[in-house]
Amino acid sequence: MSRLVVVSNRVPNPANGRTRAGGLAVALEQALKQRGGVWLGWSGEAVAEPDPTPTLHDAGNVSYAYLDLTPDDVQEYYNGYSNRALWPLMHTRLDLTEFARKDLASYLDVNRRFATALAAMVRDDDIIWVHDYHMIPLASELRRLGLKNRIGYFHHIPWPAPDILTALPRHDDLVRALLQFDLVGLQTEADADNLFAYLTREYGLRSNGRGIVGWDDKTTRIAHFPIGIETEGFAKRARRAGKASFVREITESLMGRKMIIGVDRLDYSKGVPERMAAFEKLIESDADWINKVTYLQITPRSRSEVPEYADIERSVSETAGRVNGRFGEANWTPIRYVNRSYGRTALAGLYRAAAVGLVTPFRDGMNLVAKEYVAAQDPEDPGVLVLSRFAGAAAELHGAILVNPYDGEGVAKSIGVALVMPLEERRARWREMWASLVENPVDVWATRFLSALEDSPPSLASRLLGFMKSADNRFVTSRGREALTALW
Ligand code: GDG
Repeated sequence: MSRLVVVSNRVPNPANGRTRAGGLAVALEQALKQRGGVWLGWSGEAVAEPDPTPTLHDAGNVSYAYLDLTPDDVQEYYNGYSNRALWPLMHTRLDLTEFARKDLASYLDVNRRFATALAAMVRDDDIIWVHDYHMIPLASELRRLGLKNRIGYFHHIPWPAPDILTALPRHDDLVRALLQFDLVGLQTEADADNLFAYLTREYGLRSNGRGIVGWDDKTTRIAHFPIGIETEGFAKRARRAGKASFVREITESLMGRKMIIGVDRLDYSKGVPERMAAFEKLIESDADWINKVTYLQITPRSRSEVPEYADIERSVSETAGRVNGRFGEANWTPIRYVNRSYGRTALAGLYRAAAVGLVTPFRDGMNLVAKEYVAAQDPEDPGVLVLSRFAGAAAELHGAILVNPYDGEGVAKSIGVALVMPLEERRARWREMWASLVENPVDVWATRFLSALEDSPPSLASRLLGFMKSADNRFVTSRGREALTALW
């Protein structure tokens, strides 16, 4: 088995233990331990003159490698291009997309420095797995340095429709860099379709029917690999958490009222103020719910240095304040809004205690909270998931009540339906969702991605396999198509 090299913007610190680590970090660490390898990323530190050689922390057969950035990099590569251009664009928020050439230059520069540091650590037969939009140019930088390794990329966030992507200046360079990976993984079939549609529209490239496109000398496979959670482990955690005094205290404080839960990083893509407004509509339109239901919204701050995130924080607090001021009573706070983060066990226990899981992003690559909420339920008396049709998870969780987050009245009605849903229907819906979570837990997701990467045609395969190109590089010949079909 080849060694595995993982690259992501941030790297967990093994010294911090497992208590707060999410399923993704645990699954990647498991894959790293099986194969041995390296996990490289930003240390989280900003210093005036970063050392180009990463700081290493060895844990058994895995090396964690940390690179520092400069304060300008943090501003331009991270807060700027990654989180003010790519993040809003990929979430179809052109109104919030701020493109600056200086930010793009820094984005490319950081990727180049990561590539240089990585090239010094990589062995010829290592496979490299790059995560998320901060690192799209990494493969092309590694190829420039002569690396022929298999390199895969997983895109955790949505891939937008071609019309949206083409609004990004230099979108063509970004996509051509993406095609330097051997495997590009997306969350859903719809995301993969968006990328194929872009390639066809902009370059006349078509897949060979098995998701492979060829460009110059290079082939890339594009496929969807919906990410999962540590299903059984999370369910066990939730069962245990029921006994924890923290969770008991909260459930006792509800005084018999039903609880609705929302858990989201504070991010405009998650639709938190609009969700609170939908809850307001529910209690406004049906007075029977007054003093009968409490909505707990857990929303740890994120990316606080990006101005749009300060705006969303203000908007969430104002909405919660308005609803509580309008409907609250001395003995009832309709919305309990907390800005802090809780341990995973506490979270699992709170999910289990909630009659409704409310997950209403405007766009979301997958949304793991939706999956965690389902996994945490008591199978005998499960709660109901109300889920945005625009979350990647909606393609798998057919037992959820799907809602359109742009339709506040519709969301309010669906919350009402969820709160009174009969036990038999709740159980049936839950069983269907549980089955899909058991089928695709996060470790299976990682294994599927890595075996697809290992099986992908070797770099520079397109020429060997008979891919031809027209003068403008624009199509794959039938000869190439046949050769690749035979290979797959
Ligand atoms: C990106 C994509 C995709 C939240 N609050 C606390 C806490 N969390 C944990 C949740 C969950 C994770 O954070 C959030 O994951 P999501 O999937 O919901 O959203 P993003 O952070 O936007 O993640 C997304 C994901 O990548 C994976 O590919 O699904 O679409 O946007 O696990 O539980 N964890 C703890 N305390 C909290 O207060 N411990």
